[in-house]
Amino acid sequence: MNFTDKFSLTGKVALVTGASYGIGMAIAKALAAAGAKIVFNDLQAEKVDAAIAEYKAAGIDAKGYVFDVTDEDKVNSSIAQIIREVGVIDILVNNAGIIKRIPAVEMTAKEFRQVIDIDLNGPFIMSKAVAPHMIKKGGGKIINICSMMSELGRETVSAYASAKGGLKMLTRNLACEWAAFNIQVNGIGPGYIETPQTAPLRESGHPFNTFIVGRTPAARWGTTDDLQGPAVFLASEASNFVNGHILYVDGGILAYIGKQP
Ligand code: NAP
Ligand code: GCO
Repeated sequence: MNFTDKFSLTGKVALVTGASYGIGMAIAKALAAAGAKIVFNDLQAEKVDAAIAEYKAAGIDAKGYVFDVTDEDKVNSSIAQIIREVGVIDILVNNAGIIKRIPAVEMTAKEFRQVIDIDLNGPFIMSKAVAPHMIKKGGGKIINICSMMSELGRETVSAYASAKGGLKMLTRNLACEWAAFNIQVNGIGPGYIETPQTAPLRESGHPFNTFIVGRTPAARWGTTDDLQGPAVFLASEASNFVNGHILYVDGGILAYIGKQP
């Protein structure tokens, strides 16, 4: 057996939530390149259909499903359908997520709850639906997409930071509960990545753009490609003794106190 076989996902079924574009699609493409069969979901049929075509153009026969990760009944019925149509899920990437950038004093409780529901309850609902099948099969991999805001705060993202901080601890807790069943639960904490979600921060002349490049030792925004290798590592048997770890892919942000003015 070659050493690199440890990173092979041949014969595995990977479900990536919210993967009709952005980080989710990039991770799905990487898992496919490593041999996995790709399943993904999104909220809107049009986006699922468009993504299926994009995956196909990349030589990937991805199966797409329309469901909301916060809708437990729909999640359970969709997982059952995926098992019937594709197979038991070996790798779950909880990627689907939203952000609302609103000052805390202006944010309604309903807005706060919506972010928590999608970014924290969603991964719990998805993991709870998939884990029993992984246990029966003898193991699996769960990767939760965390954030810099799993560790740091900043103005206007109180709900998002609360959700992503909670997702870090959910990752650690599920890792403890399910390690005995050979399920490794870990997280990826992307830095600031060029996707539609951060597009408002990257508008030309936006002060945040200059700020975050200065705050990143690698002196650039991350790209979704930067997340592909770490995702394959955590999805493969190369990480079988990695449990409850958040792998930060941030160009050094969390290691950096900041440049002296
Ligand atoms: P994005 O461009 O906004 O894409 C988010 C995806 O999640 C979309 O496909 C969206 O579908 C889907 N989604 C949202 N709510 C959903 C729900 N309730 N059920 C199912 N799907 C849902 O985000 P991104 O930048 O690719 O980020 C992906 C993940 O990485 C998120 O968890 C985000 O918090 C995290 N992250 C992003 C960055 C960054 O800098 N971009 C950094 C750290 C962490 P629709 O388009 O139909 O709404
Ligand atoms: C923001 C950004 C960040 C990124 C990411 C950083 O408004 O601060 O959207 O939250 O999305 O989570 O890791």
